[in-house]
Amino acid sequence: LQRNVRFSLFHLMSVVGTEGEAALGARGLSGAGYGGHVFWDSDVFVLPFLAATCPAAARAMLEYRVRRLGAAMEQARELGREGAKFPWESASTGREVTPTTVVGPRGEIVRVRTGEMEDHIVADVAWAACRYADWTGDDGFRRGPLLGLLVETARYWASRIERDTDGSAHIRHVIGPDEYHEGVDDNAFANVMARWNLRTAATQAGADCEEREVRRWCALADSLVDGLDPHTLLYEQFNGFSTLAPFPLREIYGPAPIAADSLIGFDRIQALQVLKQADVLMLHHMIPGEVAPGSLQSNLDWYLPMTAHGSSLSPAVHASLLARDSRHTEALELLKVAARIDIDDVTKSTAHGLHMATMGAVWSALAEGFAGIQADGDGLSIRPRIPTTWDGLSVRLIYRGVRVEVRIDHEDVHVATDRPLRVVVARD
Ligand code: IFM
Repeated sequence: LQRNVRFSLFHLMSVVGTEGEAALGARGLSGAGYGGHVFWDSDVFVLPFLAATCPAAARAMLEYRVRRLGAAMEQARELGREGAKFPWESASTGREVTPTTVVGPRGEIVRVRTGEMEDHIVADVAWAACRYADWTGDDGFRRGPLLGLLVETARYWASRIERDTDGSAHIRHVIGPDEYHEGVDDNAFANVMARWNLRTAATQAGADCEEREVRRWCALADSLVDGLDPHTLLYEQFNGFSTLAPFPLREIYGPAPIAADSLIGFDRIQALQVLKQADVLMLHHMIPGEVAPGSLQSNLDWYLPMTAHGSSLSPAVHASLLARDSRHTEALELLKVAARIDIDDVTKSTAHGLHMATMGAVWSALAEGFAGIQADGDGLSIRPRIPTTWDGLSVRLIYRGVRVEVRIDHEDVHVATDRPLRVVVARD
């Protein structure tokens, strides 16, 4: 596992430059998969590692987005919306380059709708920018480019959200992270991310906007439905998901990652409770402070058994969340799958290039999941949960310019820094 983790870290460190702009394709520089296009893989899965280890590289990744804000605004206008619509797949122009069809495994033509519907990318880009600003404390970025990104992404959501006569607000006709279900209404991930985006823009960039506009963002955020059942603490993945037919995924196919859409059939899978990858649970991964307190366990219990891990992005995110929930055996199993994704060609697609997002998520599982390290105001909090089979776990970071080395064993947490830093350590 240690060797495989180092393999991931090596590739993450090698793939992004530290000057100008850095466009990181889903398969890095190692293959032609996805035509080199940039997805949320880079913003959400890789950037957190670089923000915490090589801030200049994370800044270069954001510069790639910042320089394409104008193109995203043009794209929004052409769609009849306001603000900035970042493309689901992005290349040099910053306009949408997702193909509308691809050739399937049996030579058939498959319609691709992600470019039209996977709108959560807009909030993902805003999230990445905030993540970088929080970790690095880069004030120039916070007072400059971050404001533009927050305002224009919030404006996009404000024009995208529909208000019903009862006052409730909705985002309809989207694809969430689980790409097995298309054209759904009120995907919980998209709605809660949009809500976070609107509220963050209001608090961090509101002073630069008209009061009326900021009030509207807040009102829309307050009215957006999020599918939470306050009794069970379950988020319904989208409106109507709970009425889909259950499917004995693991009983039939076992625990390994599978391309369930190819095995079950894409049209059929739309009607089943089978997920490609973490969807609701991406909220617990990205914005744990925005979900209902105590809701991690119930949503893990509900969604994990129906998740095929048909995307390589899925296993390490689940490993991270399982570790946070102290479910070490399951966490370790999925971490091991993620860490050997390319070494063992687990998904039979390494020939098209390395899976950069998986590699970033392996780091997140270790640093955020097992080591339990989180940015916490102007310091760090550490709540380690390491498996009994490990001797220990070491993580090196840069937090707001302070170099930090965390070494965790079964008795102690050792923290060394090159400058004073507030660190709070908790044990479960
Ligand atoms: O961004 C991912 C998506 O979440 C699942 N399909 C593949 C894309 C590129 O890795």
